[in-house]
Parts: sequence; C-alpha cells; structure tokens
Amino acid sequence: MMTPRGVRSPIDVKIESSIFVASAYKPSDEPSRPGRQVVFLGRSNVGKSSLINILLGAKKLARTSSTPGRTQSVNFYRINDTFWFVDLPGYGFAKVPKQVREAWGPMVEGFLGRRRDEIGLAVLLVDARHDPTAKDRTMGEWLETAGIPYLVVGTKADKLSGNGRSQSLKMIRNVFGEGAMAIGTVLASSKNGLGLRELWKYLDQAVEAA
Ligand SMILES: Nc1nc2c(ncn2[C@@H]2O[C@H](COP(=O)(O)OP(=O)(O)OP(=O)(O)O)[C@@H](O)[C@H]2O)c(=O)[nH]1
Ligand SMILES: [Mg+2]
Repeated sequence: MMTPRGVRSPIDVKIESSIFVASAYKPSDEPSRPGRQVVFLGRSNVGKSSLINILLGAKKLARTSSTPGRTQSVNFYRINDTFWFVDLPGYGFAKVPKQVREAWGPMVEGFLGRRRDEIGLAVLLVDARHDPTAKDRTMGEWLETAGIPYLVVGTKADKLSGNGRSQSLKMIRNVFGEGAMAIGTVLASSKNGLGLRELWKYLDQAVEAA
C-alpha cells in the first residue's frame, strides 16, 4: 500500500490486515463479533475517513470526499483480526439534508451508548485551523458524561505554519484539556503524515487489551 513520499509511517510493521466489514444503518447491521473499538468522531469534512486510511496505510479503505456528509453510516474496519476502527457519520454541516442531520443523534449517540464498554478510545477530530465549534464542545461533553476516554486530534495541520500549529494546539487544549476523560491532544495531517506516529502510540495503548 502506498503512503505519501517521505512519510516514515510506523504502520507497515503494525498493520497485518485491515478489512472493511460492514456499513451499519441500524443496530442489526452491526457486526456481532465483539472486540476493542477505536471510534472516529467529528464534524463532517473534518477528515475522519482520510485519517483512518492513512493510519492503516490503505488509500481507499474508507471513502473520502470533498462533499461533506460522505459517511452516513457506521462503518466497521477489522484490524489484524483483533480490534476495530469505527468511522462514524460527521455532524454539523448545514448543507447536509435535514433528514440526515436528524438521523445523526439516534445513530451515533445510540451506537456510543450501546457499545460503550467495547470502546477503548474515541478519537475526536477538530479542524486545527479553527476554534472548536459549539458542536465539537458538546461532543466532548457528551463523551465526558458517557465516561468514554477520548483523544482530541487537530486535523489538516499541514495547512498551518509551525507557529500556527503551536497556536492551534494551545487553542484545542484550552477547550478540551481540562476534561477528565480527555487523554491527550495531537495535531495530525493525512496529507503529509504529521502526528501519525504520536497518534499510534495512543491507539496502541487503547487496543492493547484487545
Ligand atoms: N489538507 C488536508 N486535507 C485533508 C486532510 N484530511 C482530509 N482532508 C480533505 O478533507 C476532505 C474531507 O475528508 P474526509 O476524510 O472525507 O472527511 P470526513 O470527516 O470523513 O467527512 P464525512 O464523511 O463527510 O463526515 C477531503 O477533501 C480530504 O482530502 C488533511 O490532513 N489535510
Ligand atoms: Mg467520512
């Protein structure tokens, strides 16, 4: 599998297999096999599916799009036949049809509630270039209340300068850093591989018990 030139990715050693297993529109579509899960959450278009692909060294495993709202189901990827990556539908994009927006709550919150005990980590993605939105904050609060540990990842960090990145990290930590369930903050890029090694350290720990 190809990774961007010059990126020293740790994934070649770790990922023996990654398989798309299911797209769930309702609970009965979900794979019944239990196992540790890492869930990817965040605004539409923030880069969830792109991050999953680059973490797995698989260019097209998760479908990405410049049109927000691409992922509208709960998508399950089985890694090394031991744990799961779960790509959740994005929230907060005004252009997404109302019907889709209204389905988000029951689908995502329902899923997180039901699978709480199997979730090793939630990766909450926010756009590194902007202040976290009200919905990002609400999502963080929701995870706090649910008792789900989460890592905040600032995406598209390739679009920031070095100084911009330290500002961004500060801003994200200001918003989420105090949370009891927030285990860390990482800036990442699916374009140039920034932050992936650090991200994998957290993911490794989260799936260790798998
Ligand atoms: N520059 C840059 N662009 C990115 C990065 N990650 C994603 N993108 C772009 O952002 C757009 C959205 O990416 P997706 O991965 O589809 O976003 P998503 O969060 O899965 O979106 P939904 O499925 O709609 O919720 C695409 O055009 C990507 O190419 C990044 O790290 N850097
Ligand atoms: Mg997506």
